[in-house]
Amino acid sequence: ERKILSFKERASLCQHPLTKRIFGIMEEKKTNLCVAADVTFCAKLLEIAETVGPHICVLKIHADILEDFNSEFPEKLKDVAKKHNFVIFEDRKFADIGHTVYMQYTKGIHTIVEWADIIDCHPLPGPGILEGLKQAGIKKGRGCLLIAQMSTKGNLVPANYPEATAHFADHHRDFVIGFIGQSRLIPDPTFINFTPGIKLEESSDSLGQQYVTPQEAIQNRGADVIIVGRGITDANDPQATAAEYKKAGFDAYSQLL
Ligand code: 5BU
Repeated sequence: ERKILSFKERASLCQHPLTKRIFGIMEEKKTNLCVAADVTFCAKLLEIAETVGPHICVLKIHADILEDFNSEFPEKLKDVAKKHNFVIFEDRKFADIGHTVYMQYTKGIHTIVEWADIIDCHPLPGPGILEGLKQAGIKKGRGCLLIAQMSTKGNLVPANYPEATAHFADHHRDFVIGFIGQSRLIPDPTFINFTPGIKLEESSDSLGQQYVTPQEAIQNRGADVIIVGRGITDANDPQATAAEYKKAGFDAYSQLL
C-alpha cells in the first residue's frame, strides 16, 4: 500500500516557487539530505559545501558563528550552490518583533535576505514576525520554515504549539514553505517537513541534543528532509558519510512509495 506522494507529485502541487524547486531538486538528485555545516571559518564551510554538494538538497548554515564572515563569502557560497544545485538555508531562528526581525534579516554585516533561500523563525511572537520578514523576503522569492518543535531534551514547546503553528503557516502560504520539527504536523503535501537531530545510530550529545535515525524520522515521524550536522561534518570521510546518509534517507522515503 502506497503511503505518501512522491517528491515529483508534491512539486506539481506546490504554489510557492521555492517549495517547487526544492522538491524538484530532491527528485532529480535523489536526496532528502540537508547538511548542517556548523563550522567557524568561511574556507572550511566552502570546502564542506563542495564536498557534500552532490549529495544534498539543502545546505544549512549559521552565519553568525563564522569568525571571518565577509561580503565575498555569500557570493562564493552561491556559486557552489549553483554548481551542485542545492539551496541555502540560514538557520537564524528569528524570534523578535516584526520591526526588529525585518532589520536582522536585511541589515547588519550578514544581510541574510540577499543570499539565504530559506530562513526559519519561532512563531512564538505571533503574526507580526512573519509580516516583518515577509516585507523583505517575498519580493526575492525567499521562503521561511516555522519551528514547531525542537530536538532538545526538556524543551518547553507546549503540546498544543504545533497545531497553532500549522494554523499560522496556513495563513502565510506566500512565505511559509514548511516546518522544522520532530514529527509531521499536518498532512498537507505542499509544506516541507525538516527534522534535525539525526544520526545513523540513536544517541545524544552532552548538551541536550537527541538523535534518531533517518529511517525513524522519515518512516515513523513523517520527515521529508533530514538535517545532519556532526554525523557528517565530524566523520573521517564526510563525502562518503554524506553519501551513506543520502542513501539511508532516500531508501527510507522510497520504501513508502
Ligand atoms: P547536529 O550536529 O546534527 O546535532 O546539528 C543539528 C543542527 O540542527 C544544528 O545546526 C542545530 O542548530 C539545528 N537544530 C537542532 O539541532 N534542533 C532543533 O530543534 C532545531 C535546529 Br529547530
